Amino acid sequence: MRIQVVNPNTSAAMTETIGRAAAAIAAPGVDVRTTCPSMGPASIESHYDEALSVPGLLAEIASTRADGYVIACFGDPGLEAARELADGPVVGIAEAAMRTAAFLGRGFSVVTTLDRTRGRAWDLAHRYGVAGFCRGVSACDVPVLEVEAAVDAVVAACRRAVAADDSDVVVLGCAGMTAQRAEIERRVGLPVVDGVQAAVLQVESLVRMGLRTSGAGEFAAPPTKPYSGLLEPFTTA
Ligand code: 2AL
Repeated sequence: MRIQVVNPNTSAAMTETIGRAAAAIAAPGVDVRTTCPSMGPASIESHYDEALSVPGLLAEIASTRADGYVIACFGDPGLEAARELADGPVVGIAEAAMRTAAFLGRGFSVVTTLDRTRGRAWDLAHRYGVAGFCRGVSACDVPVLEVEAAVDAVVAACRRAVAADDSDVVVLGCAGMTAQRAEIERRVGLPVVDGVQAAVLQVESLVRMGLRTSGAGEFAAPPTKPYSGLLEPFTTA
């Protein structure tokens, strides 16, 4: 089985961190490949970043043959479009983390990077039908590309969040936090869910069960049409 993990930002260091976490959690024999697009934002922490990350992400997915795909950014950019495009199942890390957290307690707190990303996390909790489990979304106020080295700030934000939200599970709101999951869990003293791990194992289980995105309706391959200008290479054949 081959799983393609796409970090939709263009940071090579963050892609390496994500790749290590993804390979470490997958079952033996599962071939996990982690890449990032050659075009797009260095990190994704605004709606503008997110919108402009999607073409590069879709190009990565279109050019890679795999049994299943992970979108490794907590905004789950381009998730529905990727499902229309890919042959195998596609799972976003926010989706996988929030659904996993719902198994583990009465209510979870999401701890994200910058304050401005909180709204997107709430939107996704509603979209995935888990807003009833989401007790709060807070920020550690550290930019995406600095968060891996800022574990103390993330732990402090998690402690504040669980106290304020009265939650019993934490969801890490950035792929850049993946390497610190175990340490954060030990220091916070509650289950801490990392979406990279959750999404890799979710895709692995979907592939193992022989399940894929339904091609019957909304998620069928997109209709063929020309694309122009910079987007000409995205013309659907
Ligand atoms: C993220 C993430 O996971 N990757 C990225 O570039 N931005 N998430 C976030 N909350 O800022």
